[in-house]
Amino acid sequence: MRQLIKPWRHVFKLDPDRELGEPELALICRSGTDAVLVGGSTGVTYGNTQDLLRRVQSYGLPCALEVSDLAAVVPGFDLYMIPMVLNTADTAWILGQHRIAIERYGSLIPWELLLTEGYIVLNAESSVARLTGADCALDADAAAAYAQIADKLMQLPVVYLEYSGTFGDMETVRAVRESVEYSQLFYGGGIRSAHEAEQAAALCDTVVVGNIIYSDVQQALATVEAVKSTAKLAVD
Ligand code: 1GP
Repeated sequence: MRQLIKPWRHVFKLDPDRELGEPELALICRSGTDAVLVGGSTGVTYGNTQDLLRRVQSYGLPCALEVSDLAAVVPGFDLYMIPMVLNTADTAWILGQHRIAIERYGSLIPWELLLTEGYIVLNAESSVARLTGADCALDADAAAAYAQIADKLMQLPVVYLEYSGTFGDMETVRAVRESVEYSQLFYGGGIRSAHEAEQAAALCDTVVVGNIIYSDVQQALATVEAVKSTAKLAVD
């Protein structure tokens, strides 16, 4: 499964709880993006997740589910991305929900399709920060330390810098980039222009674009080429 995400430079994240017309979905899925990640913090149900999966699948793009609610785990995705929020004191979001899922679904879990994401939540105003009680008051060194927990201690396949709703502090992103050796580094949050997409793409392996899809699909589409044409900076 690690191999599936390795080439992903650009990913669109679609929220099952938000309306997206078929013409806009077609543009997103035919944009040249590498994959669609389905996920959201609130209002995600089995029904709206299944519906979105069916629609995305018709375009033949890799489609992953970022699991945020056990009641909305729909079979049929190419991959299931499992967040573990590293910067929260609420263990429900690190291990608790995960334990419940294993107790409940045990032998039904397709382990070979799961990838764990070490989530570092950095926008205190975001739904995900409020939901998980994340401590977002982190300086660059603290964020980089969390990233190393994911990368070196826990050896997670993905470190996800989650600025959901706001464009991140690129100095913090750079500090994380310089400290991550093995994990694939995902960046998501507040990308509204090609220029912002390029900045994130220079520092991260995979750039996730969400909100702008729903307010300005043309700007969203412009991020694909911006990311794909940006080389990753070499770091020591
Ligand atoms: C959200 O990281 C993604 O989970 C993308 O963020 O919606 O702010 O683009 P935006």
